[in-house]
Amino acid sequence: MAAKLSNDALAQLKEVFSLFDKNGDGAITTDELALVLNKLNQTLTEGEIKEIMTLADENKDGQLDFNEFTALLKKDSLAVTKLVKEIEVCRVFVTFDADKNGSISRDELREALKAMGKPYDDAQLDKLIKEVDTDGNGQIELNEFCKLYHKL
Ligand SMILES: [Ca+2]
Ligand SMILES: [Ca+2]
Ligand SMILES: [Ca+2]
Repeated sequence: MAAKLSNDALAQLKEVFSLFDKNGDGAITTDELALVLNKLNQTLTEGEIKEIMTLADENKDGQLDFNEFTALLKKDSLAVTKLVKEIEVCRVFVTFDADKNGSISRDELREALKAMGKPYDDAQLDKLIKEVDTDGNGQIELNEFCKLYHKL
């Protein structure tokens, strides 16, 4: 039996699951998994992604539902360990994205950093956003966030 997650942890994991579940049908396909992992500049190979799907897909329907997803995170495999690291990045991303619109605004970033005990002033915030905002839209999307994450 998987250890029981706290309600907060479970809610965050549900948000991470939604991040992967692009079409919102309640299950993650191999393509959806690979799509998000590619945004994260991760190091998982195609073989490892397949391995993860095989390990996780208990009812063999080719996709992961939420229960399979949470059970997966407890499995012992190098590929899963790598995935868990990426999921931690996603978890922090969804925590920062207070209004859950899929990107982190300047205000959301300021508040999240403050909550982490890192109060950034305007100049510091501008500098930080400039460094990671590759598409220059003033918002931090998931693919940009992974750079930011490694600076925190
Ligand atoms: Ca399944
Ligand atoms: Ca947002
Ligand atoms: Ca951006």
